[in-house]
Amino acid sequence: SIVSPLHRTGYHFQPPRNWINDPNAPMYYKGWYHLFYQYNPKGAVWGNIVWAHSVSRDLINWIALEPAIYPSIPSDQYGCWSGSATLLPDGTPAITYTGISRSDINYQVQNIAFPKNKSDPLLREWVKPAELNPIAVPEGGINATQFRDPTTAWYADGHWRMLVGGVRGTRGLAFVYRSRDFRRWARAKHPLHSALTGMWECPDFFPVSGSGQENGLDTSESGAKYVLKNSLDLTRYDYYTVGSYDKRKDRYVPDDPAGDERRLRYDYGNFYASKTFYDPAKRRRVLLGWANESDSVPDDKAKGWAGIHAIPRKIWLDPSGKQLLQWPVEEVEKLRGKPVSVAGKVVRPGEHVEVTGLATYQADVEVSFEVSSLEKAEPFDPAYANDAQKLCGVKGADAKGGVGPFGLWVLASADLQEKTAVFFRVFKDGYGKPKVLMCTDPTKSSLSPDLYKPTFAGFVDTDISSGKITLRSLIDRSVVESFGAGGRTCILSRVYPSIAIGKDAHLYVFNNGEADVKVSHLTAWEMKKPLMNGA
Ligand code: DQQ
Repeated sequence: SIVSPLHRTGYHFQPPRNWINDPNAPMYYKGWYHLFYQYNPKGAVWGNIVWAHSVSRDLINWIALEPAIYPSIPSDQYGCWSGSATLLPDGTPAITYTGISRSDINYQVQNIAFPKNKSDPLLREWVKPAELNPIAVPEGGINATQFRDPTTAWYADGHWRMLVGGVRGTRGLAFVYRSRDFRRWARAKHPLHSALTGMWECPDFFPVSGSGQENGLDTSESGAKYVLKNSLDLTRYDYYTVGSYDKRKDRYVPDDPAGDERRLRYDYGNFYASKTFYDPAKRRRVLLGWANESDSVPDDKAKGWAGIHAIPRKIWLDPSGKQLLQWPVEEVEKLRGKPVSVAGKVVRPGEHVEVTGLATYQADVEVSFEVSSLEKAEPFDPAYANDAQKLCGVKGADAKGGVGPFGLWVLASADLQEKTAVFFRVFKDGYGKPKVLMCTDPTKSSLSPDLYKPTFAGFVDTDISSGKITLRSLIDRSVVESFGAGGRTCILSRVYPSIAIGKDAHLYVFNNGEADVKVSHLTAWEMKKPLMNGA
C-alpha cells in the first residue's frame, strides 16, 4: 500500500525508528517519569528484544537514553521480555522482568535488576546480581514457554508479592511469588486468580480508591476495590475485572461472578500489553498501552518503524463501582494550539457539517452531543449482547439508523472517499431501556490495499435518557484514539489514509440516523509536536 511519511505520528510515543511493543516498568523517580519498552534495535519487525529507555518531565515530551536492560547474563541472553518496576521503602527502584535463557525454545525465567547508581535520577545503568538471578524458574510443572511478565510488587503482612502470567491447560492464570527481602522469591501454592481464557500475558494488579474518587493509590496501599487486568494472547486484547482481594489468602475475587467472561476492556480497539503505575507527583494511577500497526509487514519495513504507545491515561473507579474511567493525562493539553469552536449546531438526518479553521490531521476534538429524542431508537437484538464489535460490523457508519449513527468523520478526504467514523448508535432493549454502542469504523479509511481495517466497538454504560453524550478524539496522522462518555468506553484505531493525509485531512460531524442531533458544543485544537525521543 501507500507508505507515506505523513503517517508517522506527531505526539504519540515512539522512538525515531524500528519496532516497539509493550511498555515496561513505568515509574516516577526523582522528578522524572521513566518509560522502558520492548524494542528491536535492528529493525521494524519484532525480534532482538531489549528494553529501550526514555525519560520525561510530563509524560508527553520524551528524551531517549541508551537501552537499559539488554541480554548480558545467562538467564536473559536470548531476550529481555516484559516486566515492571517496584519502588522499595528506602526509595530504591527494582526491576523484575522475563529473560529468555535458551536458544532452542523461548524458555522463560524471571530476573531482577537494580540501579548501578541510585543518585542518578536518569537511572541509566542497571545491575543484575549474579547471586540472585534468575529469581524464578518454571518448576513444578509450569509451562516454561508460557511463564512471563512479572508485575509491580506490593507489600502486605510481612511479605512482598508479585504476579507472573501463565497458563495451565487452557486456564490462564497469575502465579503469586512472595519474598521477605525482595531478593529471594518463592511461589505460593495458589494463583491469585485464573479463568478459562488461554495464556495471560502482562498481568497487572492494583488497588483503587472508592467509587468516583479520582486519586490513585500506591500499589502497596489498601484499596476500596482492586483491579486485575490480563492481556489475552488468544484475542490480543486487554481485559479487566473489578473485585476484592484477600491479603491473607492472596486470592482475588471479581465482584461480577461473570466478570471473567463479561470482558470489560480498557480499550475496544488496538491496545495491548498495557501497564499502570502510581504517580506520586500527581497522586494518580496512569495507564500506558501499546498499539500495533495495522498495515502490512512490508509496509512497516518500508516505513522503518512499527508500533506506538497510547497517550498516557489517568484511570480511576467509576461512580457505579463497576468499571474504570479513563482520561488522557492533563499534560497532553499543553500541546493544544488555538481552539476552534462550534456551538448549538443541529445536524439533521443524513447531514454532515465540516469543522473548518484548523488543520485536523493532528488534533484534539471534544464534542458534546444532544439527541432530540430517543423515540426512534432501534430495537436491540439480544444476540449481540456480548458482541458490540459484531453489531458494529453489521451496522457500520453508513448503515442508516434511528438514533444515530452520529459522530465524527476524522481523517476524511474532501470528497469523502476516505473517512474514519467514530460514532454512537442508540438501541432500546426489551424493557425500553436505551443501550448505547460506540464504534470506530475504518472500513473507508483508506483507498490503499493490504490494510487491516477492523471495525471496533464497545457498549457504553452511560445514562443517555437526557439525550446527552460526549466524545473526545485524539487524532494523530495514523491514530484515532477516542473516549466516549467521559472515558467510559475507549477505542484506539490505526488508519493509513491515502488522500486524507496532512493538510488534506478534514473533520466532519455526521448524522445517519432519523433523529436530529445537536452539537451543543465542539472544540477542536491543532496539536503541537512535543519532544519525541529526538526524532
Ligand atoms: N510481549 C513480550 C512478552 C509479552 C508480550 C515480548 C506481550 O513478555 O508477553 O516482547 O505483547
